[in-house]
Amino acid sequence: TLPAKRIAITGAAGQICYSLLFRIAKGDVYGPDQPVILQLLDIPQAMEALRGVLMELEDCAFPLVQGIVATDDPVTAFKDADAVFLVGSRPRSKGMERADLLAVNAEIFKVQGKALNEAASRDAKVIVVGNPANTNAAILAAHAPDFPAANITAMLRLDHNRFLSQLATKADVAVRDIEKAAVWGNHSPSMFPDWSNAQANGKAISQLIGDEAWYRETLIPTVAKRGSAIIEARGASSAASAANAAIDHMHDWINGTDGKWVSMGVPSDGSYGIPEGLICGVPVTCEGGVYTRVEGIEIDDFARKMIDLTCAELKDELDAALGR
Ligand code: NAX
Repeated sequence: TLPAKRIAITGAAGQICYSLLFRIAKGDVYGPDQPVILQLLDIPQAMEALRGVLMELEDCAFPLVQGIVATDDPVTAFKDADAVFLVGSRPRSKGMERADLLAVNAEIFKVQGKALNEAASRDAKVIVVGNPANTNAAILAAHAPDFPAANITAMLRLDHNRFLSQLATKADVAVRDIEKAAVWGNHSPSMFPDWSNAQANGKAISQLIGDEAWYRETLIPTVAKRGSAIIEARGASSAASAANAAIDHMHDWINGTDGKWVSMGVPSDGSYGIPEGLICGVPVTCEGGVYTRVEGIEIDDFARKMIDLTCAELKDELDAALGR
């Protein structure tokens, strides 16, 4: 058998992880032949709840699980990790200002960046799910100077999947037949779902749907407000779909996308007018364990405006988190 992959997961006692852990343990990230060791992190107050999750994981008797570590110490959790899912973060509590929320999370991701720097494998692939995901990822990278910055990414995949699903329904095509859909920017209501290159079975989606007003006035706000709509209906935020998106993101990064575009929050290289220093959603393809930004996309006036708006928000968020 193959040597086990070590997968570190934070926020392990929380809602998203209640779905995520079990799917990773089943083999949904690395495949059905790859043993895994789960390295679970949460805060001291959550250790008792985590103990319960641990018992349930044991009771699944997953054949691929070769070991489980549960800890409140980030260095222990990240030790020799091959993949890192940073799901835990501080939600906004009653009366908390946005600046305070950004500062509290900046502190969490500073500590975790240092631990990552110290303990994780240099090839580890990192996804930040905990909000504000893009900004947390940028703070993490700033405190992990010896860790390859390109391996620190933020999750836009839930927005991407929401976008695909809405397009497929409206165009009456299968999700799997849609190519070249992209979500740009911040994981927030400002993100920009871009259909200008999207195709299904070789035909432009915009022509299949033939309704620009629907795209601008219905689709974009629907994707933007989907998180709130789920909270309203379910009384709790999206958890299973968020876990699924995190798995899609990591699975595709590791196993490749066969030329298909997916959206990932990655460190900007200045292309498409996105300021450097941000971790920003862009379309990528993945092959051989490496993601590559899709190049040469034509950006029309509408897309330019939308990308600039979401990037300005990202920059503002990072400045506030850094106290600039
Ligand atoms: P929960 O509140 O259920 O769980 C969060 C867990 O993280 C808790 O167990 C908490 O104790 C733990 N935690 C807090 N600080 C920690 C730290 N410093 N180290 C380790 N663990 C820590 O939230 P859940 O519903 O699981 O959501 C987790 C995060 O995902 C939230 O920040 C949420 O906003 C974010 N989301 C991000 C999405 C994305 O697309 N990027 C979508 C879904 C989700 O809203």
